[in-house]
Amino acid sequence: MDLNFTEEQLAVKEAAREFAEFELLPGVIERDEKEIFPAEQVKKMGEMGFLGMMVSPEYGGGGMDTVSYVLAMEEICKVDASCGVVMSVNNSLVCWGLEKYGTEEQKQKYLVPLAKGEVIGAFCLSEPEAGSDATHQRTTAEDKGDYYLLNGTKNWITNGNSASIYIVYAQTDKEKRHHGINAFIVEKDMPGFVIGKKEKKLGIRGSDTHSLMFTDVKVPKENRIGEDGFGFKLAMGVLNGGRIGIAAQALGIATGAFELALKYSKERKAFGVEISKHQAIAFKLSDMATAIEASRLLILQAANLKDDKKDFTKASAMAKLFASQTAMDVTIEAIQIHGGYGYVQEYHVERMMRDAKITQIYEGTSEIQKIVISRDLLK
Ligand code: COS
Repeated sequence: MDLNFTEEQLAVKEAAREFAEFELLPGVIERDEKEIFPAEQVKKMGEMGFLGMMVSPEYGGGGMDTVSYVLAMEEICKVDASCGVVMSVNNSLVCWGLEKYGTEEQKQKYLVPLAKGEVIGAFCLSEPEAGSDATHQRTTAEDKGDYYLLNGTKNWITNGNSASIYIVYAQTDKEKRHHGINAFIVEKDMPGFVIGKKEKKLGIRGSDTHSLMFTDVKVPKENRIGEDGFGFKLAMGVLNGGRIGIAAQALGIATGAFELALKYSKERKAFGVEISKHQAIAFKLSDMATAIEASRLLILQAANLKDDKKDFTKASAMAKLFASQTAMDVTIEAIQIHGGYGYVQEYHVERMMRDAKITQIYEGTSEIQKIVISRDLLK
């Protein structure tokens, strides 16, 4: 694995860093407090090419590699993890699957505007009774000849109201279990599709998370992605890639909190010296930096395997498992280093801790990552 970044990769990282500092930092506390979706910022991210980074230029994307994508994700999430999840879902769960498995018509009609960031997409797999147990889809898609009739409810959908294009998973043939699941491209204005309530969340409060209801929604047959019954394979495939993005989000949150804690520890004095001179604080900083570095290496390994078109299933699960735990550990310690200041809004680290928690839950909980890793080890 080459750990030397190319000039292009470094330029992407720098562009994302600058964007985060100048466009995301102002207002990040207010967006979190008032649960404001960062519409303006997401629009700019689209214009800068951050929403379709890995899509080929032929379809309106940036044609970049996964390494560039994780470098950008880290920088964005250092400052605003809510913007990061919008970016992650659009890039990995929506665009990547459409480009890899969509028809030419689907790509022209849906992928191009998604990759350009003119619209954003949502990935709709989870249901009230199917989160980790994703094969148990209750949403149904009845084959009616030239269309499918979609009925059911989806839960905890990122970009739930802000998206225009939804990739919805549904059971077409129950007898075939997960081999009967299909994935469909659903447009927001299709009759029978209703956006449900917005969730009030612990963290990533700038992103909009909704339940979705489908009642006799007629989805044209040409909106099915892949062969009949391909849906579950598609979901697992895009989630393997998505987990690299979420791991990079966790890394960004951890790095952001660490940098704030490091700076604070060199400024704040207690018992006559900067607190970084106390071993109790210096050792915390060592542990935080070591875990961050280990996360970064796992993430780059997974990204490199994906770019080299090798199997990255275990690597992405390991990266997400480790980086999300690191994000929790580091943000908690960052608050501890800040003392009372860490517990209040202005110092950012309390938000980062709240944002970190979701990285252990979505796109497969930490327990699901352990299933994926152990199955790979034992196969
Ligand atoms: N990558 C590719 N394929 C995978 C996979 C992975 N990571 N995990 C499972 N599969 C495939 C299996 O190979 C199997 O396919 P075949 O029957 O064609 O061989 C199929 O998926 C079903 O797998 P399995 O029989 O192991 O089903 P289980 O119900 O025991 O386990 C898990 C499936 C738990 C791995 C799956 O439901 C899962 O990943 N759940 C988490 C879903 C998730 O991340 N939700 C978050 C939504 S986005 S916020």
